[in-house]
Amino acid sequence: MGLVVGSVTLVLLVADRGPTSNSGAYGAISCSAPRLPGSTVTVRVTDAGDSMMSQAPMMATLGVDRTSVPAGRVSFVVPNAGALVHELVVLPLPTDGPGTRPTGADGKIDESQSLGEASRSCGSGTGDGIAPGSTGWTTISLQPGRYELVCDQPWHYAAGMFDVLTVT
Ligand SMILES: [Cu+2]
Repeated sequence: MGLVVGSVTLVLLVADRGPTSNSGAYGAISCSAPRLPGSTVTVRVTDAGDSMMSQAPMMATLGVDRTSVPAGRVSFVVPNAGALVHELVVLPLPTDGPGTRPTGADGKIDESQSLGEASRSCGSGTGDGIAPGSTGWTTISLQPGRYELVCDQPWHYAAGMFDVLTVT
């Protein structure tokens, strides 16, 4: 009789521990941007994974949801729908047009004229890149002109990750 009671007590203790509470703790960081000031431009970045033959992604794209915004504060929201880490860097449009920047031996372009960057997972401004499934954002003030929005992860610009935004 005493043994049976003991067994029941043990079962209750195990059951009481229940499902572990850490489910999801190691999942992808997913989030959406908070309400941001000024005009908002969503810059979608995606890819088809790594190429087996080179360091460049097989296919990678960067695209804006609107091609023109009024001058002033512009908030960029950058959801990463791809399998690779991406980012957004805002630069003046080169005189030769979009996609004409030279790529260095490291697969990167010259970012010295950067006006702002979104490269943080679930956060604002500069970080280590926006992880797959995550979103980064930043708010900058832009004067009228034409700008090139690029991803400068190695070889991503050369793979086609650029688009144009006109500020009026
Ligand atoms: Cu990229």
